[in-house]
Amino acid sequence: MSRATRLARAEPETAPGRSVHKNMVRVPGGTFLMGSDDFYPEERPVHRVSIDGFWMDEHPVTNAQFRRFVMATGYVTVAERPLDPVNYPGADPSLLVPGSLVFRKTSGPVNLRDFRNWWTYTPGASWRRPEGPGSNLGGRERHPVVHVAYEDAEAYARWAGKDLPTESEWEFAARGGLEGATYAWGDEFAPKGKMLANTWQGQFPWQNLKTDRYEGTSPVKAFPPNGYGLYDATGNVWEWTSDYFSTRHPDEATKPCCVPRNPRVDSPERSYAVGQPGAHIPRKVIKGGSHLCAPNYCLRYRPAARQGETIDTSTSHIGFRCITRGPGFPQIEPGSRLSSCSPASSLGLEGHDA
Ligand SMILES: [Ca+2]
Ligand SMILES: [Ca+2]
Ligand SMILES: [Cu+2]
Repeated sequence: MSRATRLARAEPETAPGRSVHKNMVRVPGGTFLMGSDDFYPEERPVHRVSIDGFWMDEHPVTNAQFRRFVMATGYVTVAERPLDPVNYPGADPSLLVPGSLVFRKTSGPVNLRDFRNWWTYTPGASWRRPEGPGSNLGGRERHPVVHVAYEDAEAYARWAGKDLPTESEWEFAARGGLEGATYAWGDEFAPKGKMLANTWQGQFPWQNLKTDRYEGTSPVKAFPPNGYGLYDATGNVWEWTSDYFSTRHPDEATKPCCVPRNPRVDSPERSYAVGQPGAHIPRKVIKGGSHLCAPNYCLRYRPAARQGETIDTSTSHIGFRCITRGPGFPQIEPGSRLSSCSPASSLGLEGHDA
């Protein structure tokens, strides 16, 4: 496609007032350093990845937005459906009822190796009733929706005419244009004492000091955006991505020409948590940490942070946001010069022009 054609195509999309990009920000393409060598093994090694530009929801999908989807479609989330015992061999039958994992603060220090100390499978918990029966969304319309499993996020995205981001798209966006920074805003956690994300301060899981003012989820946009105008990328809620998990990143490309471009992990084979409960259920990558991430337990309120989550899992700290690829950004056709080893792709030059 010629440059002129690209620009002609791009113009209507970037014209003001296009509702398709309402509440979305434009994330330019480029080449970046993905991962981190300084924290957990699953974030290693740092390696270069090239990404085409896209639009991204400026904040995680809220309860109000998710409600509009459910009202329009009658959609029933995974947490609200009956469970098939075939998928949960050996499970306590009394727990095979619709429900979700709810965090419960403990009264004192507990063994941090056993997450059952603070996660409780709660019958009746769902996005509408985040703490289970008797709870509701009052006052939380602008909080991120939680208790959504992977297919719920995917169903919402399809309805909205959007997609879920791949892990590398998500991480590129969360970094906000900063190269290799620890946090979405730089290398210092709380510059001049200012809290820049909803995390956990104090001793997890029993002492929540709320230096950032929020015990659980927070309304979206309560903290400043990153360099691309994205709110709550790190902290608040973990966010589903479309990639299957693997326990480490690929190595840095040995030749600069072969930096992966828009990589996807679409095979579940390496994602299973062998030897652990739920080992037969594939895992997708969740990104960015949540309001439960604390220095003494889980330093994952960072763009590089990642975890594998079984696709049927829903909890009170996992949500998602969507992206839109396509018109407005040059998409590289398979077999075209730029899709393989060209100098332009290695420098990340395309994607900046739209
Ligand atoms: Ca907090
Ligand atoms: Ca987040
Ligand atoms: Cu965490």
